Amino acid sequence: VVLVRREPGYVVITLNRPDKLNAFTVPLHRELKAAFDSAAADPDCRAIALTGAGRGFCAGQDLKERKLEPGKAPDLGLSLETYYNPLIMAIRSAPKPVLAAVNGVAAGAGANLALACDIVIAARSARFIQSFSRIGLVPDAGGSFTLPRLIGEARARALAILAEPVSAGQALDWGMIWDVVDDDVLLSTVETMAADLAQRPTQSFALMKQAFNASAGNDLAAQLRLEAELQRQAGQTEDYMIGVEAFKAGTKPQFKGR
Ligand code: LHQ
Repeated sequence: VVLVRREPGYVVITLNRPDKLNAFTVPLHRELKAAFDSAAADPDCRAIALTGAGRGFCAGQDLKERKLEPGKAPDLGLSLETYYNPLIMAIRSAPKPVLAAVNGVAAGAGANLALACDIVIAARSARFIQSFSRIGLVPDAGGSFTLPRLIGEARARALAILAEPVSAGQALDWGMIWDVVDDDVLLSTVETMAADLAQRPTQSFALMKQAFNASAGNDLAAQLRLEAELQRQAGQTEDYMIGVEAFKAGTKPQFKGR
């Protein structure tokens, strides 16, 4: 239910339950996390692209996976702790850029899966729905963290409460995503970007992800201390030497990603 395609420098991971708009089941969770962990740990993979097969990106939790029995309330928190939370943490902490190619509808945890990625590019026909409240739930998969930071409290709260779809164009206008492209060039656009990023200084991306991840909880003084520590590490990479030498020589740097 998850396809992995290795290309020179990057990996494309495709959610592959197209008939169900790639809704999350336990097998999909397991395969996705395994694919992710393997791409994150692979030094030959310097960017990860995530997309969906068929006309949807991901419709969130598969609501038909388990039978609801009267008098027996399920523990949805356990499902988050076991599957969704580790996946979102894996995306945020992967030491390389993660690109979402949102090819169609992204609903519930599927929307927030996309928004957890570092760069989100959507097809013109895609839409994002914080559909949780339609079924009596609350935003999860990091949505209550990412959304207000991306689009501000006013829009985040209204989207969660109203559960109205947001078009790709609106998402772009609001700063929720990086870009919108025509449907037929979505994957090629994202793959071109992934291939380009794979030629760049991967360690600098890994370290800046740490900085952005921490900035939400830090005051200025703490963030400045962290920047000093991360810059110390960046300055010790081979790619820093390569970048500066190439600048001085007026040549194109051949970064190694270390
Ligand atoms: C689906 C689903 C789906 C199963 C489409 N499940 N089959 C929740 C609980 C537990 C733990 C942790 O976290 C969560 C977080 C969440 O993600 S809650 C939010 C869950 N997702 C939703 O509420 C979205 C439900 N889906 C929809 O509202 C619509 O399908 C959207 C708006 C996404 C797309 O609408 P359409 O383009 O009209 O497509 P469709 O509704 O006809 O769906 C196509 C097929 O996919 C259909 O199957 P069928 O066999 O009838 O052709 C749907 O039943 C199936 N599908 N989403 N979440």
